[in-house]
Amino acid sequence: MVEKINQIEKETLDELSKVKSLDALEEIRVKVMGKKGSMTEILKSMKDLSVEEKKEVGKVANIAKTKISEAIDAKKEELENQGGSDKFFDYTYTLPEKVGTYHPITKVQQEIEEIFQGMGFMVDYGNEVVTEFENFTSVNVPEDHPARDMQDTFWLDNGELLRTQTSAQQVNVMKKYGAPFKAIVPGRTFRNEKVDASHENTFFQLEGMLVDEKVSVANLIYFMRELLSKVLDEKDLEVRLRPGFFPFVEPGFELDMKCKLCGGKGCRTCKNSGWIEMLPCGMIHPNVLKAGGIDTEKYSGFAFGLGLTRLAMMKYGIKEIREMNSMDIRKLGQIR
Ligand code: FA5
Repeated sequence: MVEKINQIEKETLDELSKVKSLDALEEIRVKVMGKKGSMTEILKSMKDLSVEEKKEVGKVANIAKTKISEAIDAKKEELENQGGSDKFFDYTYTLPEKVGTYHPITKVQQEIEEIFQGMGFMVDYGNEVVTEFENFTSVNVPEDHPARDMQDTFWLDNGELLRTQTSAQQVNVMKKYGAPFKAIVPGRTFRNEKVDASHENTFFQLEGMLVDEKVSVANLIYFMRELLSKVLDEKDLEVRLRPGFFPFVEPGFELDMKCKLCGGKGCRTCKNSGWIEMLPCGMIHPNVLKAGGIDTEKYSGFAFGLGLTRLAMMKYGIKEIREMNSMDIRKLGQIR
């Protein structure tokens, strides 16, 4: 019997040293010390022993019981201090009540990417930090143009700048793909500007370019209308084309659309004009095509620079451009 007790003690202490959870610890306690536990059974069977034997076995049994109890208590404390590995897993996982959604600008950007990819355009993102050459010189912006001014541009200490327009990627794209090509460049742009209902100093643009043989203004207008009516889901979208000057296009245009926020009546967002400037565009200036290594005798092309932030505002009826950058998910989450 003594031998049996020593064996139970040894095995139990061994098992206890390996235990990793409070549940497993309790199992061992019940198995050994519980009502029907191995040690309890041994002690019960002592009633059949002689007085002498009871004395001897009782001593060994008491020592073993104490050792096991102490080992169980010590292990319990250790596991509880660790948080108990069972406790660690004892969480009820539930799905969040509110499901996240894409930011309205991201949604519009993805939608336009799909529309243009469907028409065979490449999607290129370019960099947000660019050189003065990329942002201005390569796209025919004269040295003394006011856009290069400190007031409009966020210059970096190393002479580079935060791109003020996605047009900064025009020449890179021409060099990358070579003529003929079709590409769009969506991305963030930055301007050191006074903020109001429709102007922010960080906003999104989407540049588009198509270079091929015999490209005309008619092609340009077709793509612009196609883009706006698909994104805004309106067949008879009212647009107007005005002459516009941009050094990198000739001729250049401003394509305005009827303000969807006020239905053309005039509001703060459209500065009471009823129209919102949405899509400056034009035929790519030969100087820019040449900078991109394109044969201007053979190829011509159009380019446009869509105000993505403003388009998202029109699509989702957002009156204040600041709401787009506010990170207020209560407001942004309501936009469907
Ligand atoms: C440009 O940036 C030209 N690069 C666009 C272009 C590309 C013309 C290719 C011709 C050919 P503009 O400065 O007008 O143009 O800006 C283009 C659009 O960006 C505007 O119509 C407007 O929708 C949006 N935008 C300009 N400034 C801001 C601003 N501060 N906040 C929000 N959107 C702006």
